[in-house]
Amino acid sequence: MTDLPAVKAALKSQQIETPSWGYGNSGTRFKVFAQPGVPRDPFEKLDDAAQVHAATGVTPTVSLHIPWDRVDDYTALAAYAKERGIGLGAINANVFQDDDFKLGSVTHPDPAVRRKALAHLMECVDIMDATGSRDLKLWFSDGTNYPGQDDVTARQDRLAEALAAVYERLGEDQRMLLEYKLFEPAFYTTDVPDWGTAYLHCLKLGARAQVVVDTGHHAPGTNIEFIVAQLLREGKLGGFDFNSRFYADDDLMVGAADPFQLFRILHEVAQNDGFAPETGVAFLLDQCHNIEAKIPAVIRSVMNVQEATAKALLVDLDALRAAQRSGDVLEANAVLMDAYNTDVRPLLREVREEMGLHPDPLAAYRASGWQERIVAERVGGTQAGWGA
Ligand code: PSV
Ligand code: MN
Repeated sequence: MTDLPAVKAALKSQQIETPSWGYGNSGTRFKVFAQPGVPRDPFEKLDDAAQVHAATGVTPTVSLHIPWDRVDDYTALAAYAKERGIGLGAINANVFQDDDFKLGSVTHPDPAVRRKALAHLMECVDIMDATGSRDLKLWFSDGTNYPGQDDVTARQDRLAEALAAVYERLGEDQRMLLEYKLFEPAFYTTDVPDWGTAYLHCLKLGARAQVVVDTGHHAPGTNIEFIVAQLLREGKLGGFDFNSRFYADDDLMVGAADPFQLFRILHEVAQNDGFAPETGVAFLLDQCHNIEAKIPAVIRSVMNVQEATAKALLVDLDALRAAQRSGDVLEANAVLMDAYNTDVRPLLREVREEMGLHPDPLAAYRASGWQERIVAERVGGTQAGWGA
């Protein structure tokens, strides 16, 4: 039997971090379609994130991306967030958009470029000190396009050296989250292409280096939930970058392309105690809203994670274990599918009402008048966007 009060308590305490870049304009390499009312600076991104938290009650922090969210005074930015009832979350480094990084950043063959990349990573830790952020999220676009272009082993050595220097610089309560991605922008070798490579580096570094699973970063058909179970078992799952994909790293709304996969992933989280705050698994969104309205898209994404979480928490683990022990394959599968096929929307409405929220976050946002206000007020200036 599932313990409904415990499920409700877990849903109430779940925290999902939204990405500052999800509020800005974004697109593909073909076109960025601008939308009216989009923030023009990091402060306005926080204003939007506060609206998402007001509507959902479970998104108290925002990830920043540096230099996209560079400001003169990060303490002031943190105070601004606090005044709006939210906080600053993970700091994402960006060593992929400077001309010098054409052949790599921390793995570049030229030591001067490597020094420049490392200096940026250190700057990100300085920012964490000012914002009080716990997590430094590292993703490297480093890799090669052609066989023979560089020595892949030497590149691993250079990567290890940079990671060790950053790890050394971290404070006691700070963590390094290392993200892997199969390919793109590098098309032949990528220096951190998979969870195994990320795991090996984190293992050498120590307990505060952990792996991030971005759900869009695998080969088609990869069993992501197996990776999640394995990392949890080893105490090395630092968190998720949630999004969904049909083909490659599509960065669509989480749960939109394959809600069943999201459920399977969160089932592994649930049965391995990954929702317990002390496990330290960070639930982050890493998405871009290219054609859909941005704030409602973030809200919808949060709701999708909540729905998959509720279903995962509803799995009757006693019944599942009993079926597994007796070798009843069909029954074990049925127990899982019963939870997946449960309509959890009434439960979530109840949970929200008990939290003092509107049962429908999207309706709450629509009723707030915020969208009309930002469209009217945010006129002039340069809109924020991916890469700017
Ligand atoms: C790379 O594709 C990535 O997933 C990393 O997390 C980056 O920081 C982010 O996307 C940029 O949107
Ligand atoms: Mn990511």
